[in-house]
Amino acid sequence: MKLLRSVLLATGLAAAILAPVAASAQDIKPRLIRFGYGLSENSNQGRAVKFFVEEMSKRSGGKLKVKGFADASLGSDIQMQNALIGGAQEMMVGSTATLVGIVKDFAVFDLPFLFNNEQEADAVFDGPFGQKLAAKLNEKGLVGLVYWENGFRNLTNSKRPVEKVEDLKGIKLRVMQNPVYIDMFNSFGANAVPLSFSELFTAMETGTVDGQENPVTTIQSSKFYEVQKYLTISKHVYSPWIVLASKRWYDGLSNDERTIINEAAAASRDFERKDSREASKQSIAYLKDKGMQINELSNAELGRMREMVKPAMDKFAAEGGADLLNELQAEINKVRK
Ligand code: TK8
Repeated sequence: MKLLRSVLLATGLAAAILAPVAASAQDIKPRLIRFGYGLSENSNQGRAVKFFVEEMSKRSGGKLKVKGFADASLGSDIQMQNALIGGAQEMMVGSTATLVGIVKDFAVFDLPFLFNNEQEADAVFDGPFGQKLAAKLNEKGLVGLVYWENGFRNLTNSKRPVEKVEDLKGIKLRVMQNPVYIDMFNSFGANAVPLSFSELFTAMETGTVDGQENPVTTIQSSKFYEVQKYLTISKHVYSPWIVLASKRWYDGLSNDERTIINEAAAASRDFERKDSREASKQSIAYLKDKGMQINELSNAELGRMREMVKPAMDKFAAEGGADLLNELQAEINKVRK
């Protein structure tokens, strides 16, 4: 038997043969898990949810059935967070920026121009700093499983090309429901309008707002090019998504079930980041083809924006965020070295 086992292991057959046995010996109940998200099925978010659905099914022998609900059909980010806390919904993925009403510390990630690239972001989110913040959700009734990439955010609007920050003057710009974003865009001279993502397309279509800011992948998958002419590559914030579970629900699961969820979530993170990064490389050409006029902000202009936004950074520090911001900057510096 020992020999047979090692032969099987060596040939890689072991996994295939032993996995179903293992699954049935584990403590797993048939469950339906509602997983809500804001973007379309046909987005990086939607593809990663689909991947997670399949992973969960594979790893549980088909018992843990996840159903994805796209397009905020279970509610906006904030509505879903509350449904998770109350136990009315099991899982979701959404922006960390909309969590600040629950755990204020997440606002540190909304400060502009922190990360230079995705690798710095991965190291910080997956490292002790990102994990410490996610753990703070526990006492609020949420479990933060993994961070996915939303991406570097860029500006779009329907009024004019934004080549210098003054071009933002008077533009009604939708931002996420988050004080740092409101302060940031007001400092740039825009009129920041906080709105949920689910209301955004209509708000642009009807002229309630003139513009918004999101990664190019979202501008593509949510078809913002249909209602926005100008795209400005500004990369002002690197924005993560976080996969959340209802703590009330999660605590009622068996250890085996929780292990499967944690491992499937980790696999989905790796899939999602790779997929999003590949997709974002195609987005600019796609958006150009759809008729968007695209420009990149110069380094000089980005430098000016950093200066203009300083009061908003100072306000964050003065309101109790100073230590947290220092800690985050120290973590980023470690990666940079
Ligand atoms: C989707 C949102 C979106 C975010 C936003 O539900 O609201 O602009 O970037 O990805 O979480």
